[in-house]
Amino acid sequence: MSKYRDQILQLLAEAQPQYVSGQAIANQLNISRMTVKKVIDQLKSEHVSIDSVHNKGHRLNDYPTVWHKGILQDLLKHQSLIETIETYESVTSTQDIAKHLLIDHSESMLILSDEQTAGKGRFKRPWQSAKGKGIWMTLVLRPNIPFSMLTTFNLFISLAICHTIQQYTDEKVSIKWPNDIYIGNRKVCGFLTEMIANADGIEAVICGIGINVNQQSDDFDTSVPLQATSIRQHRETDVERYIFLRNLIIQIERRYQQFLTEPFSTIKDEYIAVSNIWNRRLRFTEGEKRFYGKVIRIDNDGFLYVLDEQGDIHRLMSADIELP
Ligand code: BTX
Repeated sequence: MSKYRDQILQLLAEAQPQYVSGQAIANQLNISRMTVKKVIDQLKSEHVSIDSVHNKGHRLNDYPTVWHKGILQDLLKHQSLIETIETYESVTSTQDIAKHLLIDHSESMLILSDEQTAGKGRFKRPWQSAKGKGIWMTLVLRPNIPFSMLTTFNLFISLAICHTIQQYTDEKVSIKWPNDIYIGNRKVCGFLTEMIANADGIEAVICGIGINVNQQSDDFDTSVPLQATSIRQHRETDVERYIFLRNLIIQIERRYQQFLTEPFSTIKDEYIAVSNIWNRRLRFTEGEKRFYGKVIRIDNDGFLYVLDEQGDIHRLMSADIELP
């Protein structure tokens, strides 16, 4: 695999929809035209749709169906949330890769894979991650904040995900506190946040996000509950994953900045407006405890207050909630 492929793809993506000549690419990268041609032929053999025309040069026609770091580097060049991008065809879990990369990297990172063979949900539950059908990603962020602030991180991030998905369907997209996004009554996304800390504070926040994007209903295997859905099932056409990802990162960057500088109270009304847990009887599981109840409020630290059917109030930081 040529070390120039990411750079060449980045130049093609930057020039899109124009052509860029082999000579111009060669000059920019200080390599021969022959090397450029070899890399482009290799990319074409991997089904990257590149048009090559004599006297005009090369043009990237469409976004590929697999992730390419070079194209993402171009698409995400205006943001400052992520310093390093790593893409993979298949991994066990992007969370595992992130933790491994953390050993030698101290910057913020985006890790993306076309497929996960052992994707993980909360409490080590399996997360099904069909090849090329979704966004299976981990963000490694480096906030300089006290531990106590992290309780509201998920609330800001969930608004970013919810609003991005809402751009792709007319059906109502909502947040199920604390970690899920729904379209109608079906789960389209789950995310989880882990943390690495030392005595001085937080070293890294490792946020894994799984979004079902282009699955048809038979793309989910039987281990996934029937209430799983994808964005594709709520619109007419497939979603272009590259553009979706760019939109998502723009939203996350904005909400992350807000998280760092403003209290949850500033977005609380907005959050409540897109939550699907109000005014209904819900089943809660918190560790070994199980009860039915209704949500009565969310406080400024993101804790949920639930009135159970025995009249007791529970203050929850995290729980599994079922929507009967
Ligand atoms: P969770 O524990 O809330 O959800 C896991 C549960 O969701 C599973 O037990 C199963 O019932 C159901 N499920 C599994 N796969 C899917 C799916 N594709 N769509 C809908 N429901 C499903 C939520 O955990 C957090 C998931 C995070 C996934 C991301 S993907 C990138 C990163 N890498 C990784 O290994 N995990 C995160």
